[in-house]
Amino acid sequence: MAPRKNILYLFDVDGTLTKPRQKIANDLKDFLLNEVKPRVAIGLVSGSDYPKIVEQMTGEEITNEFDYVFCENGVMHYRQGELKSTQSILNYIGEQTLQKVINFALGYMSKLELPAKRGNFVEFRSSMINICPVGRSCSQSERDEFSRFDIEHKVRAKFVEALQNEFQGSKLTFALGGQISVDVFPTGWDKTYCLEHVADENFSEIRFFGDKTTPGGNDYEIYNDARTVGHHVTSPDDTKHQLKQCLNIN
Ligand code: M1P
Repeated sequence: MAPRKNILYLFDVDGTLTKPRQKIANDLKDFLLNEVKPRVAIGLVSGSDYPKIVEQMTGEEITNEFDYVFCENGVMHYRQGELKSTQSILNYIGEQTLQKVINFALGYMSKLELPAKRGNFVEFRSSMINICPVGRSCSQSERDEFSRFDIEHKVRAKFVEALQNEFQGSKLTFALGGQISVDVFPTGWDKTYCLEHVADENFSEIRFFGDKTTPGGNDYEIYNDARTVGHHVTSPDDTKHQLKQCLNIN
């Protein structure tokens, strides 16, 4: 095989390489590592934190096979399992603003009537807060049920609008997370953040593959960024299909 090109392919995780919050399928994993990686550099860029990505990639060994692992939109940057850089939303916005956001979110969610409510409604991460009306400790079937309810009733879209109105001028971005949650992070700490970490590598081309590419989705900014060639995908199978086309693999 010809030497690897100085090109980087970046992949969102949920909805792009896996079904939301599920593990990557073996055939796609093998395809990425045995067919794609020998041709171009590969990286993950997810809104999720490191433990969730490791779980979805089926372990740290496989996760470390990726040239880059960008968690929490790239604000948490890992290479070969080592944390290279990080940021703190707490330091950035301060305790007072953080509590205002959490208090408003909890108050808003307390008035929602949903098919189910479980626990872990606010997950505090290094560089973002993840807010989840059904609660992150819901089961897979409760997650799917909320997702269907959300598609019909636009629960999260209305929540995002209420947060945006309440915190106008706060320099915070409120974006739809994956299937059941809303990510809150300082404006600019979206997935384009990860591009700063690879700027010195002078890749001749960076392609990004993601499913949430419309406004309000957490792939929107990087998909539309001038530094990337954006690919909208509809499922892990579609990602594989588009990769075969890009790399001329039969
Ligand atoms: O797809 C990335 C998102 O994954 C999870 O979303 P959800 O639980 O809503 O499906 C969260 O980790 C979220 O922060 C992240 O952006």
